[in-house]
Amino acid sequence: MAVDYTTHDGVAVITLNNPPVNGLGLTTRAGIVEGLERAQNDPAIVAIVLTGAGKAFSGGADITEFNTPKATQEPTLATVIKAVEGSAKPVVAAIHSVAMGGGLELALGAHYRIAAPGAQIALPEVKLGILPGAGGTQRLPRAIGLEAALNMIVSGAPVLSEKLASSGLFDEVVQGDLAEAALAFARKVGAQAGPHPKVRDRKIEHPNAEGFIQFARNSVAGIAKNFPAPHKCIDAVEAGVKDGFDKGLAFERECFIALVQTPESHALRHAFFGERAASKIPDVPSSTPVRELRKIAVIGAGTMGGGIAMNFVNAGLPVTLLETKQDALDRGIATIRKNYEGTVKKGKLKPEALEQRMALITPTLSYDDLKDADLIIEAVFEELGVKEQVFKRLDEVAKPGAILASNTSTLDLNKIAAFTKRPQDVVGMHFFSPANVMKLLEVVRGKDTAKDVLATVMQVAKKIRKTAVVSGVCDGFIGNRMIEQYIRQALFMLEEGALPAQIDKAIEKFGFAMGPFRMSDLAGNDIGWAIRKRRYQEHPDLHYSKIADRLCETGRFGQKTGGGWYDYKAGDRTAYPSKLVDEMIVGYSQETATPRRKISDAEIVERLVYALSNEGAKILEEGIASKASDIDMVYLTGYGFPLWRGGPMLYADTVGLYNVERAIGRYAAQANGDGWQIAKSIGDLAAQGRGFNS
Ligand code: 3H9
Repeated sequence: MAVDYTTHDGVAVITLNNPPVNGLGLTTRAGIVEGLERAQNDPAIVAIVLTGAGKAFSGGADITEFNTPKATQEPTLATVIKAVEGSAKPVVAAIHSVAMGGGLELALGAHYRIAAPGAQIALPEVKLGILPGAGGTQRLPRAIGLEAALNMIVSGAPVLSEKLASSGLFDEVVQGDLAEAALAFARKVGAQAGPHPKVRDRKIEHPNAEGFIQFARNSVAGIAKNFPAPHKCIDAVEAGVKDGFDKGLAFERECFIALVQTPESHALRHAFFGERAASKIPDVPSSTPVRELRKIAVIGAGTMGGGIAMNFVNAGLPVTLLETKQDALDRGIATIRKNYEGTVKKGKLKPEALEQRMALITPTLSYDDLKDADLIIEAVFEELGVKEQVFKRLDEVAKPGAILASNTSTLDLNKIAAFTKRPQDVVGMHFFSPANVMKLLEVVRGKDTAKDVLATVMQVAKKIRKTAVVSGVCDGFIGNRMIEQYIRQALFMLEEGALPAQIDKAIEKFGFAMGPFRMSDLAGNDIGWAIRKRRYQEHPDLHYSKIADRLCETGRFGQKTGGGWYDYKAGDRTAYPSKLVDEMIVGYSQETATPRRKISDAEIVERLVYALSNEGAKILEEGIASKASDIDMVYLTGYGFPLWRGGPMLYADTVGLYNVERAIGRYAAQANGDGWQIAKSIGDLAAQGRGFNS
């Protein structure tokens, strides 16, 4: 049963009981209407309490029903809310925890609302690329005022119930037992003569509504560039202010129907579910026991090690930070302090919290100090020999059951695990730089990694607020393996007629935070050079453009050397197109007898993005990633792929795999076409009319 119905001395209690978050799916909606009717027809009932079981009043409409017939099947949420509002007997919404989206809209349809402190109240629809579609844009401004409501609607951010205590949303915020208080409140209002108050009848008072709406429009201009929802939220609120409740409601409905179909909303919902799906590992059930992590250790106090340590400290976990030399250790600690000082300056951290965090870090030069650690993460130089020394030493000092993690971004985790006598305790934790900021964490599962080790790492990842995605062992894991193909195509296109600025501009217009050449200049072109040198030995048959090697031979490693694909001026990170480099590129085309042609921006985008999708498909075929949405999460959270396009796999699905297959076929027939080996699954899925995610 999605809804429970009980009676208590003249009060009917309708309890949403649809775990995990009482989503308002069809059966729940029908259950509410049924409960209301039962209460109307029972002469012994004087009032109704509407509440939720478990961890939420309601998390809103059931998002999984969107774009399915169930979403529009009666009773729709609008019908349910109408039935609540039209009830002759007063309805009291009792909110003990989360009331979000449709859940809050449902509560706004009640005649009265009471809440426990600490309840999270939100209209987060905008984060899913839609707007509140069951009266939220009309009733919330009438309940809490135009300004507060618009802020909540366009940000989607939750507000704690106690902060809304005097806002007009709640009749009471109850300190004690909410269920008891709700019954008492219901009996009190049940004894009063109707009609009972409706939020829809309230007026929106504001001295300058038009001005504030314009202000709101200007404030969302930045985020609204690629998302239609924020402006629509404002339009719908404005319609209610200007034309009244009923017209506003009709307009809101129209906008909801349009927005729920947009690719942007589809992408945002994909990311919502993708984030949650990433934490589920097919053969590691959620009941898998986890190891207790009370003490963390990080080896290496460089930029990466320091950033990693900060994540744990921020979550309140003590960290022992190990370096081999005192000056490196001092530098590492000083950098961490400087980072926190920056946060204090921005007003985002209290000075006393800075000291508390620093106090959680124990610097050391001795491996003996790691013997109590439950999780040890190495972030030392990316060279197998160096890792070997570290893991052999760890095997000697770490306590039994300690998790030994490597932050390697390319090396074979199975080889690293084999340096110890406990490969089951070894796992990869690949953080992205800056590690204290970037959301992505690739969790690398070795062939012997124990399931409880994986479950523990996934759990701690949540605690340190990372999006953790599991990757099998392969060169570059998910993210870097794919980016290599993307960069390979970018280099081929230089040879065939494009210049760095054109390629960067085209892909940045598509929505990437930074094009491949600006990115390489930032990261250091020598990193890719080292990888390519290794490739030339491992795969001498593999065709690479040597143009980037030429650049590196001149010492142009990027921003750090004052020049790379672009020129840089001291103290200025702006990338200025370089005449010298552009000439070098043209010269290289002549040398390799590659005719230069005009490459369209569309071709640039297709070749770069399909290089990602194609390698992603191979990663899925090999079981390195367990689902397409995991790959998308890697790209959305770690590589600046535009959120509104949902990641390289969803993007390919949106274009259609048939079209992707044909485009790759065309590129494979051009110059440098041997850079394409199409993944078998693309054709297979296309033939079945399917996508990576469907
Ligand atoms: C809406 O209401 C539209 C209306 O305006 C108009 C309609 C006409 N639907 O996050 P968690 C699942 S739009 C379906 O890990 P937490 C979630 O996928 C909706 N499923 O828990 C996960 O499943 P699984 C507006 C949902 O405790 C499980 O619940 N509402 C929904 O950390 C646990 O989720 C929102 O946007 C849903 N609405 O956080 C609220 N919500 O276990 C979105 C959750 O299989 N939800 N699930 O992976 C949230 O923000 C958080 O889930 C919440 C709980 C704060 C509720």
